[in-house]
Amino acid sequence: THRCAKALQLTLAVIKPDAVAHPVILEALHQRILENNFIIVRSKDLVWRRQDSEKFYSEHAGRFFYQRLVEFMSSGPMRAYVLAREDAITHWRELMGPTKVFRARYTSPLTIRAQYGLTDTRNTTHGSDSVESAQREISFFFPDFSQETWMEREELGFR
Ligand code: RTP
Ligand code: MG
Repeated sequence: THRCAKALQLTLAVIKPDAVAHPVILEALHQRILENNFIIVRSKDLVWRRQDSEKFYSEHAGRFFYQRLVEFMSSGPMRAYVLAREDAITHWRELMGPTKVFRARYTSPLTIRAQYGLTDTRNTTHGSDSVESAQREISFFFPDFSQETWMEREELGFR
């Protein structure tokens, strides 16, 4: 069992096609997850159809970057993780850094997007931004994974 002073929280992290395309970057990002004391609860490699991409990013429909975002995210393999630790959502987003890579490079050069991001769209990683979106996004990527059951078992120390 994982002993933890604060309650564990789950988040969804995705390594986007630009980073998965480069094995060295993919491996560096995997190491970054482990170094930062996340528990890898689930992980899988997958490729989206265009309709998966459209659905996942439907909140951005109509934005100027929507078409290229949808196209990019269905352009090749991704790796998705369910990650757990205390404050997992905030910690993963802090590691990723700002969405826009040139802002990231200027304000937080040690973040993932600063180091590996190519453009504001091809920005290497995704992370859920709230408890509600984490729940929704984990179900989207891992429909067979019961978050409730996992959290209950974790609390009871079954793992
Ligand atoms: P995410 O949802 O991926 O965690 O990123 P975020 O909250 O930091 O950024 P958001 O504004 O929700 O945008 C979602 C994704 O759309 C792409 N994007 N491209 N100007 C652009 O070309 C642009 N702006 C956003 C990025 O891939 C971003 O992660
Ligand atoms: Mg977002």
